[in-house]
Amino acid sequence: MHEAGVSTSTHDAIVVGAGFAGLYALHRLRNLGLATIVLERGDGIGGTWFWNRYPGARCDVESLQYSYSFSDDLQQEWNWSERFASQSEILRYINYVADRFDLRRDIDLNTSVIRAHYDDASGLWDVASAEGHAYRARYLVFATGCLSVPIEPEISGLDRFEGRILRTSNWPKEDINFTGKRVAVIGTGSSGIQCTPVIAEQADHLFVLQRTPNYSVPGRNQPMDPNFERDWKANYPAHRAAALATRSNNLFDAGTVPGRQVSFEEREREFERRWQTGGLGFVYAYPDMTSDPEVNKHATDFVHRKISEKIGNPEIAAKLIPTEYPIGGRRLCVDNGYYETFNRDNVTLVDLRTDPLLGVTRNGFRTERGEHAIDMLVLATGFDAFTGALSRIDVRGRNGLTLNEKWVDGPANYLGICISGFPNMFMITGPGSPSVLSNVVLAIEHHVNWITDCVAHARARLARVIEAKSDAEEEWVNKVAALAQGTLISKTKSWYTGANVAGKTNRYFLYMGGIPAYVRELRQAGPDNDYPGLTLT
Ligand code: N01
Repeated sequence: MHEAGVSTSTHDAIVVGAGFAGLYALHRLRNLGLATIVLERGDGIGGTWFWNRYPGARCDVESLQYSYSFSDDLQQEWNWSERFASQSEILRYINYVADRFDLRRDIDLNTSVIRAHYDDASGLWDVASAEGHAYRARYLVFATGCLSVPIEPEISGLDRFEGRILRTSNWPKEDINFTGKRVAVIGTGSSGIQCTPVIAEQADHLFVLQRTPNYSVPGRNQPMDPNFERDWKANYPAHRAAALATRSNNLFDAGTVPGRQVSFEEREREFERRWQTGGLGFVYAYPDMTSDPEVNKHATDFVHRKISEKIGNPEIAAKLIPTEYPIGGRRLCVDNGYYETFNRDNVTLVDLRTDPLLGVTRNGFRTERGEHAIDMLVLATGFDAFTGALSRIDVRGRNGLTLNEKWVDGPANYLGICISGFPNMFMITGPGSPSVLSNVVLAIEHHVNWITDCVAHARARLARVIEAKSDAEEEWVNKVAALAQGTLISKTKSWYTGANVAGKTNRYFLYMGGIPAYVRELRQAGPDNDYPGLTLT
């Protein structure tokens, strides 16, 4: 694959992506003694938190949990200023980590990987960037993220719009001033729900174009309480261990008594308590929240009522209430004043189900009921999740097999980490792992630890090639599919199931057995059993 005149830099390992995953992979691989290079398409590090810098962007997992656990010194010395950290604070944290562990010297920014070909003869990977650079290494680690490839929505006339188009997934670095502007936001997932209240405060007028309403609970973000932070830090290992015992590796104050076993009134009190506390803990009130129809219906009705109470106009409330699916089918959103925004005089909800979008014009947008002039258009239209990044790179394994050919019927792999036919190649939080159903920073650590242990084990055995066995892969694919059967998530259209991308529906992208079971799987698949699902040669 080498092109004449292009010099190749050689390394032991190449990591693609410099977000949470790529940075920790670099740290661990380097500590193994491997000369490692990270290739990052952005002009800065941070991945998701580098690109998604839209107004209102913040994490909806609590700061003290959404952070690396691998270094206790790091855990102790970093101070979070809010219960839920803003995008800018998380990006500062990531940059601090990069300096703290001297990572920058092995990161090539502005480097978009477009090709990765395995050479059967040498057992090495040849990697090329769009900028014309070539790299070679034995190990290739994709740290390319689950939500890193935005979807360009199919809306006619977008290219004719003469105002400014902004994308939440690739927000400009400079401050955007909405004062005096007429703005439209398309998309009401987490990104749209977070930016809407902030833009509404500045804009002359804001149109929110909603196709499918989502469930959102109040975030009740607040400044970090120093006593809470001190206590948490004093017991960090215990908190991390307790989180690891939960399905999502997150301490959401998960209830253990099934909702079916308690009275309606008691459930009502518990929902109210969690609603007042704020955050994603609402869906963890009862272990059967999404599996028992009665409990699920109660929670769904409860949120419907809450939305109605918040909105002054019953017609607008009815449009904001999701009716096509119950709570828990899609990713729950966490907001800071989203519903209240629709009580403002300068905000119009455009329900695209009853008033379809016909297209964007030179100066605005047109629905069946009429045309509205706007100066700015914000696209918060989601991502080609899980497989989007890898499917856009020309990845070829043994005998030139492309990854897209291999994955034509779905992303077959082993543990969400390795792929049969693609030796010495690893994914961090790949499809078929718990990834976004868990605290992603910790899910990343699990994968990086497993991968680096595996590489160390292979090197100690003088094995040069690590490859998933095809029968182990098949067993894993079947397990992931079986765990998903009958779940609310698998029955609901969303990016979780690929339903937001044409031709991608109803694939099983997520391991739904919960973190404790997944961690057991990783252990059983590891050194104690001599990596039974891998061939080491
Ligand atoms: O994307 P989404 P997102 N015309 O796919 C609409 C994480 N995240 O970026 O539902 C009109 O959820 C689409 O409508 P529909 C989090 O895991 C976390 O908001 O397909 N509308 C939908 O409303 C989250 O779940 C945080 O009918 C169109 C929206 O665009 C995930 O990222 C913050 C359209 C896309 O919503 C993705 O969230 C932000 C069209 N042609 C994100 N095409 C936090 O931690 C699409 N839509 C807080």
